[in-house]
Amino acid sequence: MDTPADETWTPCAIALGSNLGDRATHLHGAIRSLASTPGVRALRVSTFHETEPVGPVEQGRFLNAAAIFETTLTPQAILTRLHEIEREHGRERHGQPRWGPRTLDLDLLLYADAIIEEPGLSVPHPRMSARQFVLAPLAELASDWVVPGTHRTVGELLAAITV
Ligand code: PH2
Ligand code: MG
Ligand code: MG
Repeated sequence: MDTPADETWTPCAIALGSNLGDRATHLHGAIRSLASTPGVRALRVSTFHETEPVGPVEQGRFLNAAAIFETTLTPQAILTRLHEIEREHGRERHGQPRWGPRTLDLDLLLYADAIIEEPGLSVPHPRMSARQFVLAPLAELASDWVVPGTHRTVGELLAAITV
């Protein structure tokens, strides 16, 4: 098959989380949907981590995971696709508490070494550097990835919060 010469495949990382319903089924379904998205290739997925809920809302334990892939999509197009997959898995955004329980949460963490600040889209994900439930799965796949703006790798950031 011909590939256009100017086609650029950008490395990208996302976080996956679920604490409502059949959590593993939601994560597996999200991974299948992502893998079949045009413009997404070389998808790799971490193990699933059972984690205590972090934040002000009392809620059930999460299953968290991370995935990395290469993409020809823009960060905005990735975000739109992640929201679409969340909706396919019963995620209700309106009228729900900000940090509350969810069937599926897909967060764009990293897009190569890009730093993006737009309404609705912040890359790197603004809270990823302090979240063990994000860094531990991601470190299985990409512990050497330097998180833009921090001068630290994923592995170094994880070590800094698990001492
Ligand atoms: N997501 C939240 C709030 N708290 N805690 C864990 N353990 N895992 C999550 O994915 C998570 C959370 C809001 O996005
Ligand atoms: Mg989240
Ligand atoms: Mg989210």
